[in-house]
Amino acid sequence: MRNEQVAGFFDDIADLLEILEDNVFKIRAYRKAVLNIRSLSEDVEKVAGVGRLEEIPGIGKDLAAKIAEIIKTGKLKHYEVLKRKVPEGMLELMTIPGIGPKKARLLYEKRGIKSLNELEKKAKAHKISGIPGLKDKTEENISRGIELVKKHSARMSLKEALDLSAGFVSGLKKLPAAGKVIAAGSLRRMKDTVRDIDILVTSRKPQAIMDAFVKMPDVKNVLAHGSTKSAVLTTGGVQVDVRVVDENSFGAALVYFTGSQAHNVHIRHIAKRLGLKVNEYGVFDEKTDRKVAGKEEIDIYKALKLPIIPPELREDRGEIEAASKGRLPELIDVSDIKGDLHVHSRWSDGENSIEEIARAAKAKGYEYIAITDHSESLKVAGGLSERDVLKKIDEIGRVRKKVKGITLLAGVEIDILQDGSLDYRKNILDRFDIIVAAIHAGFKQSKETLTARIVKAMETGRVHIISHPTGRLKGARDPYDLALGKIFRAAKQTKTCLEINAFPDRLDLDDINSRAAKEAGVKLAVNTDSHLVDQLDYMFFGVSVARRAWLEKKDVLNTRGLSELLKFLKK
Ligand code: DGT
Ligand code: CA
Repeated sequence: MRNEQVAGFFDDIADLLEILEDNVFKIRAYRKAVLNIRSLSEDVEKVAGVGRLEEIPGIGKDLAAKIAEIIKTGKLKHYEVLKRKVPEGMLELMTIPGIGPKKARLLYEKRGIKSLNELEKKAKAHKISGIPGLKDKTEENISRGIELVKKHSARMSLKEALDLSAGFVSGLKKLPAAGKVIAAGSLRRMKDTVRDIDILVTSRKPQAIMDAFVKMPDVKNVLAHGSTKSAVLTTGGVQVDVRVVDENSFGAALVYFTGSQAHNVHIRHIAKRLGLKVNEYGVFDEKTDRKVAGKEEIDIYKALKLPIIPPELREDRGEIEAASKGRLPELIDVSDIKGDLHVHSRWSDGENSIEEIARAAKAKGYEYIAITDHSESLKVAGGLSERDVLKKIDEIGRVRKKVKGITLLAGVEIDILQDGSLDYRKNILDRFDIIVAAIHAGFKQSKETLTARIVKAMETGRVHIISHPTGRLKGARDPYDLALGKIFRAAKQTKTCLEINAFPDRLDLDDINSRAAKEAGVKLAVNTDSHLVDQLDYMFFGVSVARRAWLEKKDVLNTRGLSELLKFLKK
C-alpha cells in the first residue's frame, strides 16, 4: 500500500510551500490531496495501474503525474527541489503540534534551531522565550509537544499498521512458496496503536519466502535475514518481522504471536493445571512430550478445554475466565451497524454535499445517516450560524425527496460552550432530529470544570450523543482529564449515549473506557466523524474498539433499526 507514502510526500510539500510562503491555493490543493489519498479505500498503486488516478477527488493531471513518479521511483523530483530551498530540519520542527511554518522559521532565524534535538535542548534551557513574535507560553507548549510526539511516534495508528501490513501480506501471498499468510501481534488484536508488524507464513520453502520478503518495495533496511525469520525497517521506519512456521505448528504459532503476552502467560497456567505445556510449536503432554495440538488455533484452545477466544479480547482482562464459563460476549460486528450518526458535509468542514453523503451511505447499505455539521462557535471548522443551519435543514429536506431508500437525519455536532450550555437557542435545537455534542475549545480547564461542563450539557435533556468524549488526538493531544465515573452516571441518568469516535487518530472513547461505560449501564454509539465519504469506511476502526471493549450489538445505539432509533431520538 503506497497511499501513506504518497500522502507523506504531498504533506511535506505543503509544509515546504508554506515555509516558502507560496500560493495559498496551491498549498490547499496539496493538503486536500493528502486528505483524499489518506482516506482512499483503494490502493493508490492499483488505481494508478488502471489509469484512474485523476478520478480521485482533488487529483488533477499534475498531481497524478507526481503520484505515478513516486510509485515508479520511490522519489519525487519536485520535492527534492523544494527541500533544497528550505533549511534542513524545519520540516522536522513542524512535526511538533503548535509549530507551524511561521514559528519554525522564527526558531530557525532567531535561535538557529534546525532539529528536534536542538529544539528540545533550547526549550529545556529556557532559551526560546523572548523571541519577538512568540508568546511567553510557547516554550512550555513546545516542551509538552515534544513529549507528546516522542510518546506517540513510537507507535502507529491501527489504520497505518493495517495499511502497511496489507502491502506485505498481499506481496507474500503472491509468492508460489507461500501457504497461509497472516499478520499477528497487536495488529490482529486490533489494538488502537501498534508498535511493529509480526507476520506468520507457512511454507515448505522458507528461504524463498525470506529472500523475497527482504526485497519488497517498502523495505529500507534489512535488520535480519535468516532461514525462517527476518526483520526489516520500512521507508516509514516501522519494523516488520516475518516468520515461517511449519503447517503443523501454525495454530500454536498464531496463538503465541498474536499474544498478548499476558494472555499467553495465563494460558500457560491453564495448561499446567491440565498437565500440559504450550509453546509456539504446539500443546504437549508434560510427561510424555506427546503433541496433542498445534495445527489450528481452535485446536490449541480446545486442548485447554476452552472455546476459541476472539483476538480482540486476548489481553488477560477476564476473557479466559469468561471463556471457561461459556460466557464470552457475542461481539458486535461491522455488519451489525445500521447507520452513522456523526458525519460532516460541505456545509461546515466536510468535503461532500449532503446528496453525495446520502448516496454513499445508501451504497453502504445503511438504513439512516445523520448529517451533523459544526455549530456557530466553531468558526475554524465552518460552524453554521442559526440562519445558515436552517437553510441546511431545508437542503436535507430536498435531498430526502431526491434520494430514496435511506433516512437522512438532520443533525448537528453542537459545541458545548465554556459554561456547559449549548451553542444554539432552544427554538433552533427543536429543528434537529439528532443532537451530538462535543467540546472543541477550552480543553485546559480543570478536571472538575470540564466534567461539569459535559454533565451540564447532558442535563439539558437535548443531547443524544457526546462525541469524542475525552478529546484525545494521536500525536497532538492527550485525553483531557475527566471524572469519567461522574460522566457515566450522568449519561445513564439522562439516557445520553457516549461515542466511540472511529476516526483513526481519535478512537475515543478507547477500549478500556468504553468497557467501563458499558459496565456502568451506558449505551455507546460508534460513529465515523467523516469529513469525506470515503471515511465512512472508518466504521471498521470504531467497531474494533467496541469489540476490544467487549461490546455486543445491544450495547450500541446505531445497531438498532430505524424505528427503534427514532424512538430513542424522541426522548
Ligand atoms: P506491540 O508490537 O507493542 O504493538 O504489541 P505486540 O503484542 O504485537 O507485541 P510484540 O510485537 O512484542 O510481540 C508479538 C506477540 O508475540 C506478543 O503479543 C506475544 C508474543 N511474544 C513476544 N515476545 C514474547 C515473550 O517474551 N513472551 C511471551 N510469552 N510472548 C511473547
Ligand atoms: Ca507487534
